[in-house]
Amino acid sequence: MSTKLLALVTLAIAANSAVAVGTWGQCGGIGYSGSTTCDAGNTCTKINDYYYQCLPGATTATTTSSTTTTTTTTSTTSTSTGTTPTSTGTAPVPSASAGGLQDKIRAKGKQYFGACADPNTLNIAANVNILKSDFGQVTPENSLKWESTEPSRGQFTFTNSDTLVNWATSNGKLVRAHTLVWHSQLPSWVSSISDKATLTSVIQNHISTVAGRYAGKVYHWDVCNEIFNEDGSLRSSVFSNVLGESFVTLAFQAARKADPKAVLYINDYNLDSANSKVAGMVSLVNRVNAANANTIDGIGTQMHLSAGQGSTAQAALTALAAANVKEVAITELDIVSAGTNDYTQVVKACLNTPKCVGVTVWGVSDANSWRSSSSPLLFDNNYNKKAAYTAVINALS
Ligand code: 9MR
Repeated sequence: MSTKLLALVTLAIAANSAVAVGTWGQCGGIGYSGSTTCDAGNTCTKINDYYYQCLPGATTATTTSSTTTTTTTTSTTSTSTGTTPTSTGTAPVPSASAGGLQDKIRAKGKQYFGACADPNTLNIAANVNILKSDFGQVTPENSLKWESTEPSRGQFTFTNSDTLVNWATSNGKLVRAHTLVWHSQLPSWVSSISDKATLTSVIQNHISTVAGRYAGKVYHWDVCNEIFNEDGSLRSSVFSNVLGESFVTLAFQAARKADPKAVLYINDYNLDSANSKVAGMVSLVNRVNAANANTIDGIGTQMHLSAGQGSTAQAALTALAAANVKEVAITELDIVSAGTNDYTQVVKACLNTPKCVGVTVWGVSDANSWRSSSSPLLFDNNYNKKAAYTAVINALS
């Protein structure tokens, strides 16, 4: 190597390690070559082998046992990003209160306990207080769906999704973004497309614009949602009818390109026992990842359950986790009548499944649930904790 080149390389390495990464930025992971130092007030935290993130909070140095070593900054000066740093030992918690759901699940080695939200529920003070204290992750309930973001071709609106993502960022919550390709809440201008080239370019443009806008701010993306029939075959939709199964790889590759740091999920409902739909999901994921490694990172099981279904949650998670994916998650949990036993069984199933990274409930209070008449959530219509809340806390203790 020439002296000049050596000097350049040395300079580049020095620059890399000197520049501190801001809150929520990547600071380590397999294949990552940037700075491993976080801005003051943040800790470089392992999210998974591929992704370490600067999270607000504790200043304890963290070191990994695998290929990547991370370092953290310590600081006596306080730089506020609107977050409330909290810590449970070596794992900083995204801005939540001690003893709440987020704090408890992190103490059990999982990443987050989340809830869906959107501007309509972020306008309710009691709801926001609970989100801040108990939850470490939010999913936009509706604002990132296709009909919300691109109601007419090429005309994008992000007012509501910006509100949600900005709220999450300034309050230290992870974002599970939902969803890019879904047959429902899909504008008719998309469902009426009948040729491959047009649909391909429409999907790619939608994903690059939407996922690109939030690149670096989103932790998980639900790239494809509800693409299966109950027997495990591919659901009929404009996507499968025009492009066959190839739309799955197409969508995931577009999402990876738009936001290389996001963990990419395929998500569905009725994956609640080791049933045919679970088998169909596992074989499609394995097929896609065998053809193109690391296309799908995770499988989300929504878990909109009826009373009594908690008993099969473990079998479902075990079967899903056997797929060739890095992780699985419970993404939209609610249970008719919010039975304490059912909630306990579901939460324990995640705790007992090493690949399960977190639990998201589909709302905070019954008052704002899509099925509010069945009282399926952890907080009642008056935002008071229900017996199911206590059961979950106990399951996490
Ligand atoms: O909770 C959402 C509700 O407000 C919407 O009206 C509905 C429209 O389809 O979508 C609900 O959320 C769904 C989620 O996006 C996908 N899985 C099922 C959820 C409940 O229907």
